[in-house]
Amino acid sequence: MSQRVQAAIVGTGFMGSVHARAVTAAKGRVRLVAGSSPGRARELAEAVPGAEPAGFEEVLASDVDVVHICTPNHLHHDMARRALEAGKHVVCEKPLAVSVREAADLAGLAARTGRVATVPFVYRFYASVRLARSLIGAGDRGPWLLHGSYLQDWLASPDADNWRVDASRGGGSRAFGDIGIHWCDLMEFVTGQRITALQAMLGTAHPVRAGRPSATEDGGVVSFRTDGGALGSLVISQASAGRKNRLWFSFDGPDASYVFDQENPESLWVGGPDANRTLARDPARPGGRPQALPAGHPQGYHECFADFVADTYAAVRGETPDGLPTFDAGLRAARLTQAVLDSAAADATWTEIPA
Ligand code: NAI
Ligand code: SOE
Repeated sequence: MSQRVQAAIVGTGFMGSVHARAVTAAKGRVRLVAGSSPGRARELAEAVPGAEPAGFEEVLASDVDVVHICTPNHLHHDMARRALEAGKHVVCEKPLAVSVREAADLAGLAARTGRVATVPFVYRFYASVRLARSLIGAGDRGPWLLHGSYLQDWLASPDADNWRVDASRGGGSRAFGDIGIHWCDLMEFVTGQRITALQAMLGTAHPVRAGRPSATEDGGVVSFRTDGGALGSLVISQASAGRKNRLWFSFDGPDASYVFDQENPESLWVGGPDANRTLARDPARPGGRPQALPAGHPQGYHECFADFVADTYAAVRGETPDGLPTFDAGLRAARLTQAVLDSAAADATWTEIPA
């Protein structure tokens, strides 16, 4: 492998651009860009110094080290499988696949090939999230009540449309499969507790969307239990007016409670029995990276992506960065998504999650 990790980006929408920028920030090099058409590939390649447009087959045949898959969900399984079979390390966007069977297939293949295979659960990379994780890990009695929400409004209008709305491209669960899995991944990452059973109710704000009957949920309510004995509750919505990308959690214990808000990610609220504190991000504290800017110079979504890609590339070089979300995390998310769908279809029946 050459000094700088050589990457290809597949998919040129929102995530294609974010990944391209993150590769450069992580000191990798975007060599190839593949899109749904040569024109789309050229458009992004022209915006990334040194990148060339290509087709997916050329990406597979090339000598790039890592393939970043940033396409709609239903394409992930086939593309990630082919990239692993071609000997590439793979970053595959979430959800890793649209079924447990496909996600398990990819996790198994990644393990057999020994390639680095990661999924961008990037909210893990906020310094304030890492701080909450280390404080909970070092605390006396852990949280017993885990609650929060992930609310958006980009699908609030009945006219708003996207490939995610279509189950054949986005998957059978839309709001949970798109954003609920971020919250669950973050909860399990921060608390170290895993969901063992859940019950879910799913619903739509609009029975008809963009002229078609809505086949995927706009939101839902999930109750859960964990292997650490905690109780939990999560509300998700993509039709909550005014909420842009509000991933919020409160993990409450008798000694301390921890609150994080993705729209204000520089601080972590820590409630205590005698006093409450708001901890500003500080690179000297756990979770701060050597290259991070000093507190007061806000860390954002792009920086989380850059740190995620930097850690993925460190793994490609043989290092073992802490907290890297691998295809196993993608498989876990697929299992949770299937449990949510099964529970909701059975009138919110308690549904167990396989370990
Ligand atoms: P998008 O719709 O903006 O972009 C998808 C791109 O894929 C489009 O440019 C489309 O032309 C291209 N495409 C479609 N078929 C293709 C093919 N056969 N070959 C190459 N390119 C093809 O969607 P967005 O928001 O970028 O989402 C992409 C993926 O990233 C999804 O799986 C989504 O769930 C995930 N995502 C993850 C985020 C995160 O925080 N980790 C944030 C946003 C999206
Ligand atoms: C749209 O809901 C979206 O872009 C998701 O696909 C991402 O995963 C989330 O991080 C932000 O919102």
